[in-house]
Amino acid sequence: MGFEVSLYVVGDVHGCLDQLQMLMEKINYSSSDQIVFLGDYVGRGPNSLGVLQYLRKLENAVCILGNHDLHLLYDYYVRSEKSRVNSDFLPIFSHPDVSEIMQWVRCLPLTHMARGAFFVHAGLYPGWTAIEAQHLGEEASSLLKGLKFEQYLSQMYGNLPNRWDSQLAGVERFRFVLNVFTRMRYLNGDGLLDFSESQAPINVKDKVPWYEKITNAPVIYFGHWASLEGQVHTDLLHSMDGGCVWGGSLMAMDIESGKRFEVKNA
Ligand SMILES: [Mn+2]
Repeated sequence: MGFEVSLYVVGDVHGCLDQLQMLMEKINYSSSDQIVFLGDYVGRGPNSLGVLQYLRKLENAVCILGNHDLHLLYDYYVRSEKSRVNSDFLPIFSHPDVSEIMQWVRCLPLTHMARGAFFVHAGLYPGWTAIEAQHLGEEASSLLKGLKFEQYLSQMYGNLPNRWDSQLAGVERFRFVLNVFTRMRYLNGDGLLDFSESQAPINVKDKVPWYEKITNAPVIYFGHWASLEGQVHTDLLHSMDGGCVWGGSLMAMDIESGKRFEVKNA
């Protein structure tokens, strides 16, 4: 047993290029290793452009889409009021390579599977197998890459539908899949997606974290939920968002050994 090649997973970077570079040095990443990033490369932190440029050049890296990366796509391709564009994105939009950079972001996957594990920004919907989820992610990705991508992006925002139905179609199906993979934290008492809360579960009474409803899944690595402080680790579940941009840390894990690495944002 054992893999010759190390596979690392890294949580939410949010423009923290310095911590990203320090983390890569800390894990001693080499071109024979592999690495999966769990999304949210941009927004909030000091250097969104630098993070995207760094990741585009990195060998053997899989970069999954997060909700802030979708905000970036929306602001570039759809938003008509330029005054409302997130100012963190302006250095990207004025860079000479902007169209290549944005094309790269648009083609990133929503989910990834490797070595029997499932990687996603926010979570896996209870009731979906990892294989089903992977197919739904590929379906939504193909719309983001397709000819009508601006039409889909323009209608991606919203909290409904909040219950899965395999008969969902078109933009409703697209929105639900995107919401699960990039925004989900809680389900309410009726099992519906509930986006009204981002605090840690200890402070929340009437909702259940999505991962407590998972019954039959592979090991899941996820980011997005900074208030978990990267502290949820079980045999089957690893929260990797250490809240770097909020003064926490950027976290990585070697998935074979389970060894964790972090760089504090002091
Ligand atoms: Mn996020």
